[in-house]
Amino acid sequence: MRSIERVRLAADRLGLGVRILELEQSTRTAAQAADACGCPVSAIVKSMVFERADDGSLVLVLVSGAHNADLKKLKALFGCKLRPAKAEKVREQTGFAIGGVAPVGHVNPLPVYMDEILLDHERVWAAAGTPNALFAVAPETLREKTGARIIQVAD
Ligand code: 5CA
Repeated sequence: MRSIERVRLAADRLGLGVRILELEQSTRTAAQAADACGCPVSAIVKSMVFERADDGSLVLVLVSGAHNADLKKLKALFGCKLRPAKAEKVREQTGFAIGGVAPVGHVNPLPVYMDEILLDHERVWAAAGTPNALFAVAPETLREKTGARIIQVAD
């Protein structure tokens, strides 16, 4: 199944109520995505996959485009070091290539955490499976439907 279709199906199943936009331009980076949507970069959701150092399991952290995840903070929160998962592992686990990882529709579901500052926006934009597809959603809806736990990922 195409990556976008997987996201659409998952979004429908969860009742996210979103419409996926496929754009001509690249939305591979948060800055490009913000340009394309005409939204602040802080309203872009970076769906980042991290690997736990203790058991090798993966977690998904939805990070605002305005933040770089602070690995020291994550270590304190998770009780072990986290490192960005290798590109190949991200693809295996989520079914998406880096630059298009969506917050839903993963091949293997993984625990989800969400940057608290995303909640400051009325709506946020997330990748929809490819580096030129996005959807807009109210952050509270995204939190509820993904079961994300709210965390502070940066100061
Ligand atoms: N479509 C955009 C906006 S929604 C997007 O997906 N942005 S992103 O930030 O979520 O995806 C790129 C992120 O993947 C980068 O912030 C970077 O932290 C991470 N990344 C890039 N290359 C690698 C790599 N080789 N291994 C692990 N993570 C990587």
